[in-house]
Amino acid sequence: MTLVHRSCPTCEASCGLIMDVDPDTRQVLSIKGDPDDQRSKGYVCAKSQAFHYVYEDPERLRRPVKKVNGAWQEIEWEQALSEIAEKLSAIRNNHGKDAIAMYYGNPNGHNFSTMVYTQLFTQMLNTERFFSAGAVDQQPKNLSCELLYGNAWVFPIPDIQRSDFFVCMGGNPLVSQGSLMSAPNAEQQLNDIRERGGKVVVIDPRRTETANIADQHIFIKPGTDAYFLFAWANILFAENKIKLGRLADVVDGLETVKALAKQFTPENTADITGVSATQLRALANDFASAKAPVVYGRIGLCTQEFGTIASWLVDVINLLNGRLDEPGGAMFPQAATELPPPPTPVVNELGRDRFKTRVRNFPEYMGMMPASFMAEELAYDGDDKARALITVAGNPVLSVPNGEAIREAAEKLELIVALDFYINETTSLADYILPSTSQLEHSNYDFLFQTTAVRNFARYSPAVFEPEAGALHQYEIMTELVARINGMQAADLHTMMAEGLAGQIASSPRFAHLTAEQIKSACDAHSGPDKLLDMMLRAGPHGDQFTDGEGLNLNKVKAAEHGLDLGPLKPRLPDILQTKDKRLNIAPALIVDDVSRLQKAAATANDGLRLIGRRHIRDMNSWLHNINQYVRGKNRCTLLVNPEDANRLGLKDGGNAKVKGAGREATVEVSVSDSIMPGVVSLPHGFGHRYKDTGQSTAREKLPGVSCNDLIDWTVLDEPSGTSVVNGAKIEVSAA
Ligand SMILES: Nc1nc2c(c(=O)[nH]1)N[C@H]1C(S)=C(S)[C@@H](COP(=O)(O)OP(=O)(O)OC[C@H]3O[C@@H](n4cnc5c(=O)[nH]c(N)nc54)[C@H](O)[C@@H]3O)O[C@H]1N2
Ligand SMILES: Nc1nc2c(c(=O)[nH]1)N[C@H]1C(S)=C(S)[C@@H](COP(=O)(O)OP(=O)(O)OC[C@H]3O[C@@H](n4cnc5c(=O)[nH]c(N)nc54)[C@H](O)[C@@H]3O)O[C@H]1N2
Ligand code: SF4
Ligand SMILES: [Mo]
Repeated sequence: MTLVHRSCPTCEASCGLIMDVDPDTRQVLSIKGDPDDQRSKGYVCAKSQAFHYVYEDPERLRRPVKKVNGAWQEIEWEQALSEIAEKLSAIRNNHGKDAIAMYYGNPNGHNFSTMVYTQLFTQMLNTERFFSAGAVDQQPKNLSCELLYGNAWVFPIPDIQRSDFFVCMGGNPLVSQGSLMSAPNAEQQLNDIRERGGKVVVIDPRRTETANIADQHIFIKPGTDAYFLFAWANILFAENKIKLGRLADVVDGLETVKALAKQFTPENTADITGVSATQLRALANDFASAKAPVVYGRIGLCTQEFGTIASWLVDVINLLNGRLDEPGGAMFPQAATELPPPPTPVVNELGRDRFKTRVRNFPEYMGMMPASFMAEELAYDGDDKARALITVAGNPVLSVPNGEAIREAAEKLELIVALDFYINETTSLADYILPSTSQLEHSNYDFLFQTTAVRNFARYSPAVFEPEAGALHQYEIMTELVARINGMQAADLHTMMAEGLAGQIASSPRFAHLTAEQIKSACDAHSGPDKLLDMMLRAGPHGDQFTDGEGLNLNKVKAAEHGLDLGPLKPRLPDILQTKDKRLNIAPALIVDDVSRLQKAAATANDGLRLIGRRHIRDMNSWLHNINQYVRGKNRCTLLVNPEDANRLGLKDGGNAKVKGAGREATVEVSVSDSIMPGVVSLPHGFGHRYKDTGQSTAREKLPGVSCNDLIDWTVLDEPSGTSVVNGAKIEVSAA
């Protein structure tokens, strides 16, 4: 028996685990929370076992498979990689780069080496037909941060450990365990606020698990947060309560925001939002008089019709209250791997509208087309149509609106290659599936979540087992494909990656005394992604600066088996601004222009029933449903309906309802509850395991459910960011 300390790779919280394993028999004997983990202190949720169950799942793919006459055959890596490279090259050479479409899924964000090699992979493909789970997730926040701070990946995170008034909008951290707010044991963290004498307020169309432990819950009609937040800003301006504090010197655009907010009063928005003027005024006042308040918005605010405006307004409200970049407010984490300043300051040019979708002429954002348009872009039959699709750890057929049509369109493509270890509703259509090592077989570093954590930290996770003979890591699969398509050797690309990073570090004035070669060879003790990580850590804000003296290097981070605490979040503005003029313009034109769309929509904000989603502690989007332990028990893919609506529509608890939207319909079990507000129904996503060709028999048989994404109007988007509107979609419900 061997004890291994590592973090859980399944959600953002990244809790510390102690695993008891037998490396000889490759068996996991137990997984427990690590009481000494400096972040999670022993806490784990039911999904802490997930990566073990996935590892043992007999239906997880271990070797590449190829579809031959409709049946899957295991083949050797060499055959798989060379055949795929040859076919992709032919398509690209004959039809251009955009003939190969790509979809990039969520689990990639939980894997350090995949993340650092993604750039290599996407640059090689360089396709305009690039789709990702980000466009059903955080892209409105990316856009508002890019416009405000000049960097789409710099997020203000609620400093809940020092806050005394936490307003949670469109997030349910008790279940999701926090997102863009990595904080293990969200329940404890929120209870701590209350124990310190503070207050937790939840604003959500459903009285969620988080609302149940909060001091106050306010129902809000889906998709109307932008009106609500504008009216909040209106109060601050009208009552002269603006406090910009030390940011006053760098902020522009205050008058524009004031003029915009003027049109939205607590009174004229009350019917739209369902929140009375009295309630909003009381909240605005309580917030303004608290010592360390913060407002936080997450996926419910992003994946709605006015996601960019709502996400932007969250930061605006914090800023107007003097809470942006202040302890206990919304602060910017600093990653231990943050690269040193470049030779000339980075100036951001907004990465948007550099090309358009083929069918609707819709602007790209972040080099990507809206995920909701994936089906019609794949089905498009013009000269430069898509001919191949590569999916990387994703399941768009269930995760993206119009998923059923993605299947229909994908069936007509010449080639589909999936980098995944399950035959899911999307990868079942592939010609080849290339499974990477499982999470137990590769090391990891919590790379993305250092930038979303409520306290700075560094954490390395060793591989628990050696990979099975011949197995490849995801980054190796990506590199092999890039190499073969370009007639190169994978080893040369790995060297290029290391040299490129060393060169980037050496170009920083901070390392003017070192050459790229010196930097690279200083990290020679490590290889592959570990070498890159060592370079970043050593060059980073806590690094030893390649001196072998004080400060971090990879070995020190590896030795800290309970994780390293790097202290509370620190004020970082204006230093981190990457806007052209190094100023913080709170009234970016793109957002200001979108306000007229918001005004127009006011008249129809309340018509008809609206659909929202919900998450359950034992789900992780669509991909843990083949695990018996996570799907047994009663059906949880039910339609939550308020008793008022149930009466009106003749629906009974436990009975069935017919749900119609986007030209499709489905029958679902009804769950009548006053936890959902009248006029709103809720259906979780990630279900709809109804296609017979998947290799996930437990999901198919035990909890197939229905896919809400088949029923969501995929033509409606948050226009500035191109993000899907999966919350607040119009829906028809009747008795079945
Ligand atoms: N209606 C509605 N739709 C939503 C949402 C919603 O709230 N409502 N939420 C959206 C959000 S936030 C997200 S992030 C997306 C998720 O959307 P996706 O990322 O498309 O979907 P997942 O279900 O996460 O699928 C992940 C896939 O990755 C594979 N996988 C997992 N780990 C690994 C690994 O280590 N290696 C390899 N090779 N494969 C791996 C799994 O087998 C699975 O097939 O869904 C979005 N869709
Ligand atoms: N157990 C579990 N944990 C997960 C996941 C999972 O699938 N299962 N997925 C992970 C991923 S990929 C992500 S991105 C995060 C997401 O993390 P969260 O954002 O915390 O996710 P949700 O639980 O979907 O919370 C969204 C909330 O928004 C509310 N809402 C919907 N529409 C509106 C609206 O218009 N206005 C307001 N104010 N609220 C609204 C919903 O009722 C819901 O309570 O969770 C992560 N953690
Ligand atoms: S909360 Fe997230 S990171 Fe923690 S044990 Fe559960 S799934 Fe793993
Ligand atoms: Mo997500």
